[in-house]
Amino acid sequence: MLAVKGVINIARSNKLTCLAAVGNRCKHTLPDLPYDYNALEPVISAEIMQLHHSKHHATYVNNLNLAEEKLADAVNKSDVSSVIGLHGALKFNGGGHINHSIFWQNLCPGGSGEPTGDLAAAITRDFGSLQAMKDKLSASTVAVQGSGWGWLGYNKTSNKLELATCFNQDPLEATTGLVPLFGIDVWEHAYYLQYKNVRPDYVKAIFQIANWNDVAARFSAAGGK
Ligand code: MN3
Repeated sequence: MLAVKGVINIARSNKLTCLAAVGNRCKHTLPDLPYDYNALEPVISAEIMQLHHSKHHATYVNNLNLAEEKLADAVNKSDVSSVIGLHGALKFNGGGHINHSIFWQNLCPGGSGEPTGDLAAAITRDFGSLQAMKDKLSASTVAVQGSGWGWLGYNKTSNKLELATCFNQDPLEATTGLVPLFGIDVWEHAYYLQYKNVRPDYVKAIFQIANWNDVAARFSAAGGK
């Protein structure tokens, strides 16, 4: 359980896992899931979870490590052109690693029940009700064109919860400044084997396995109340 706890803490602080040192740098590693591949059924099938975690997320981790190696090399050589050229690979693969590390923690078998405490109060304050927030988040997430993510985020400046969408693997905080609290992956790899083209059914169902305790911990860690 210690390893799992560590993963949760790392993910909640929005820092990536960095467990294996190579020279004076760290290599990122694929975090373990805090549940089995079949634990989110029937909402997300074991087949999707296994491919999504062990293939897709693993590829982002591997390619982030490769991009960081190239970055270190380019920085050492003062090769500014190559440094700039690596931006896309860093954003895509680093974003993919950040986003999925949060996503696994945002979900739990059977869901956690409804939000409570400060998070519940903030949702009511900023959206009117939990249902209103879910409806708005669902609508904006379903409407993402192509591949991307829908997010519930926290605006530290205004102390308000906000919704946002990001394309590709663009990470929420680096892109918008919002602290990521709850993300919905709407890349087809996240649902197509089970829901086919019916993205709205997948987005609607995912709230059944939402881990509001994790969302509340992120909200609190960001200073939200
Ligand atoms: Mn994904």
